[in-house]
Amino acid sequence: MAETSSVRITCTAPVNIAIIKYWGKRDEELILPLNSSLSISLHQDQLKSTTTAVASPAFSEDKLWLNGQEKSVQESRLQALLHEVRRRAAKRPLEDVQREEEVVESVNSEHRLAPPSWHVHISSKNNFPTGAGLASSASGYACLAFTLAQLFGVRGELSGIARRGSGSACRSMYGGVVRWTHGEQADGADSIAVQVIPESYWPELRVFILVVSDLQKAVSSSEGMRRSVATSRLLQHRATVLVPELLRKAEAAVKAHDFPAFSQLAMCDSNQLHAICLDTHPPIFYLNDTSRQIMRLVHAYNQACAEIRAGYTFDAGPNAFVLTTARDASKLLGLIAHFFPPQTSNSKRYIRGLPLTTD
Ligand code: 2P0
Repeated sequence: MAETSSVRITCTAPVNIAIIKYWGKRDEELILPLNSSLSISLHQDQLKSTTTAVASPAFSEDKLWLNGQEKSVQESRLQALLHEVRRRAAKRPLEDVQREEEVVESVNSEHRLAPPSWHVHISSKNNFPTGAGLASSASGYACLAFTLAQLFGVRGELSGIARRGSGSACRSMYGGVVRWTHGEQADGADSIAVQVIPESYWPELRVFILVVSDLQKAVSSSEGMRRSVATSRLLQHRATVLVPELLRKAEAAVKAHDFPAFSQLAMCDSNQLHAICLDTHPPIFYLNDTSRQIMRLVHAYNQACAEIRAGYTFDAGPNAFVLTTARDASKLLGLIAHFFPPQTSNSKRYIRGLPLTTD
């Protein structure tokens, strides 16, 4: 078979930051959450993953390179994702199958879709440090799901494919403000992400990413969730009673461009997640002293302004996402730089600020 019969696709996907957090699964294998969650996707010219996938009848196996290093494709979530894409590709409508035959017969076809039986070589890169405690799995798996879907001609709802790689990845399938609905069905068909607000809706919103530690966390998110589901009664209350209300209020605040309400909800939800981590047995400590100093700085800033002009949210690690709007961005960044100076030669600690959108 000629080398030119291969099909190649390159796509990108953004990092997302959870405002109302996902914490706890109702199904480990299908990655179905106990509660719905809400996130904002960063602008794609900032933190993103880029994936190139090539399918060819000449390949004898699937292969994966992550930031230039070859990785095993046997990892169970990667296998689940690949299997799901190929399963859907095999069910493509007749007109797609005819196009697929065109690809095989005519390598110059405009409609270059790969048959699901072809093996793929995948190269995925992040434009940010992968080991820096930022959620690279979300953008990485979202990008992989989207790229493979384009390659094999899978249409329709794709976030359910990304979810098989990592729960939060389904939210990186969209820009703007995204809700991942927990769903009711046992097979996860209704546990999908939807865009609730487009990217362009709130251009004044800013987020600074403060990398407090680039060390690998002691308790992975998956393990932490498992432990919280098994031992925290607060988690059960949060999933069923508190999150539905938080979600409703957060979406209303975004729609109204109500930064004080949005920011307050983000801080409360973040603190609730870390309260659940403490309520977990044995307890999980994701925040450190620097995280808490950042929280204090944000509260002091708001107090000095006599209104909420900044907020924070923390995931399963000590790194902070500081929320604000264009009006306060440079003043707040100046304060952050003053109290948390950039990385020095004898310290691993550094702080990075990025606007959510460009002006
Ligand atoms: C979130 N986190 O909503 C929450 C907030 C961390 C804290 O989603 O097991 O890597 O792959 O589904 O998606 C991190 O968990 O976990 C996460 P899996 P994931 O963003």
